[in-house]
Amino acid sequence: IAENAVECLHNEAYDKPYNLQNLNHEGMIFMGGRKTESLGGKWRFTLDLHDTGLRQKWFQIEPFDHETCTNPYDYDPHSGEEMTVPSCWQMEREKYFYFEGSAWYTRELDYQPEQEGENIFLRIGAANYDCKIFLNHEYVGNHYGGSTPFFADFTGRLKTGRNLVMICVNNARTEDRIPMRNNDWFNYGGIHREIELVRTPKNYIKDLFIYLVPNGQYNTIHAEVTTVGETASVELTIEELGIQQTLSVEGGFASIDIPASPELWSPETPKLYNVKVSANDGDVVTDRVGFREIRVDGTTILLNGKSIYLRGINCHEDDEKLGRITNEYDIRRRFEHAKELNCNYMRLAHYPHHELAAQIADEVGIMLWEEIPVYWSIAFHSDQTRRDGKNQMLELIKRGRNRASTIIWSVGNENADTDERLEFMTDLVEATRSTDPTRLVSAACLVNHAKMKIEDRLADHLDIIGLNEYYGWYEEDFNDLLVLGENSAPTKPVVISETGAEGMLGANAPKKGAFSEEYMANVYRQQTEFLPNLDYIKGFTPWILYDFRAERRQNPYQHGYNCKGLIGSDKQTRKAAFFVLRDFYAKLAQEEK
Ligand code: GCB
Repeated sequence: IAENAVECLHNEAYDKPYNLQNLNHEGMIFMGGRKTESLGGKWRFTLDLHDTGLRQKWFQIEPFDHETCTNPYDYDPHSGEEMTVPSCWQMEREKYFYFEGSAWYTRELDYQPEQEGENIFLRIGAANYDCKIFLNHEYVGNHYGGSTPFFADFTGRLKTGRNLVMICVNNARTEDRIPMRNNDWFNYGGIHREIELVRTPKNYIKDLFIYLVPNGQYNTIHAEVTTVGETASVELTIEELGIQQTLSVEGGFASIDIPASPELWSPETPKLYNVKVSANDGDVVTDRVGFREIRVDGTTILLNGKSIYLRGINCHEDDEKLGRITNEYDIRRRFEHAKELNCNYMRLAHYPHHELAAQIADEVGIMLWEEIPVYWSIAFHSDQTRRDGKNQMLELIKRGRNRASTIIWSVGNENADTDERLEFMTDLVEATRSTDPTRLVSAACLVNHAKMKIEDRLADHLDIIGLNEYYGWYEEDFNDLLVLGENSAPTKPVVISETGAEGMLGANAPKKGAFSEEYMANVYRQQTEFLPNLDYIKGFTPWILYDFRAERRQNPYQHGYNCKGLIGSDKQTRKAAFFVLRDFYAKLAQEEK
């Protein structure tokens, strides 16, 4: 203890040993229908503004002996305030509303082995941002990134009976994180997605990647299976297609091309097939998978060989009462609102949303753009940031690359066109493509205002150019958009990844001018009248479906909300612009028929 106390006072590098980033995409396990044991519920909780916990090594504390009081630590992990997991701490207690820093979660865990030689992992769906895990007084590892899942291997570390789990989560905004200090959504903190135990047999299936080979023929399904241990073969079954194939596993890997002509997935026909993979020595995983091909040809986007226009809307993961916590009801409502707008597409901004979103999109037939928060001016020069970005992208891809609805991975949003950014992005695009050859890569680029044209060196590396433009709002002169349209002649499809204006609801809302519903609707009228004239524009995703919480929005109307939603933050009240967009998309959908 004396030693700890000294360290606590003097050691400025106290957190170094805990920043291993060893919980990353390499440790991910394909969940495919596996049974899990939830660790959700009440955990003991404390804030830790000074990171005293890491300095004093709170995770080493044995239960307090109140008789002798031999443990002069500043926290008692065995008693104290409770916190619901998953949750965003801001939403649980008002006093934590603006808290940014470290907090500790502690609970007991009773473990009984179920089968000889089993592996046991802790899976966290997401925790914002740095999450350090301790088991039975020892450090296990940490994960960076607030929106992707990670696994900690508890195999061989758990005792039969009682165990102690402690988790330290830090949501500070720093220069080298992704996103960095400055952005436009609320910095919710905590373990905000499911936390659960996953058991596998000794030998297990680690990954399954299955897709329609994008060769324009729609006649081959490709599957890749990764295993851990001594599995010799796996059997792949898609009953409805009459597929039952045995693959022999070598060096933990098996792959196969299977002739097949599945009914193709599309928003109109969101057909999914049950896929099952069984290992010769017992492990089984399943998935529900759609087969489709997405590609571009010149400025055209082709879904299953047919030219499409992306009728979209942006969406954050945000809720007035729950923050970033979402659930099936919330996600289905989101897609229902999109369908009411006649959308066939949604951009999940600006970070990986809950994995249920893509599963439900598969089922209801909404195409998705998914992204990681490489947003504005992150530390493009930093190796650590680069590693973090690539890892977040690979985690997102590995989590969801069997989802037919996801057609685009986006690598960035509104980053200035510097050499450092170009290098960072080239690397990221390359990693994205090599991990998943079945989707398009995009990024939300900016207009070159000096030249008044669409110009960004990153565009050379993308399949689709996303363009955020706010003519009629931040850029007041709408005629500039006409000039921009004429000056640009991109050779790739352009999707308007953002445009919009704020419009207030309620009795105190302005009746005309900026921030009125009418002004907002007018921006939508102008945008939707102009855009069909540019034939390289192949999609439109205004900003945004619902009003959302954002600390930086503090004018007298906003009260901490970005109010560019077509629907208010109550997720019910439609604004005038909602109907403008709905009618525009109805017309486009009609023309497409
Ligand atoms: C943008 C950003 C988005 C903001 C939006 C706005 O360009 O990409 O995150 O919320 O503008 O409302 O200003």
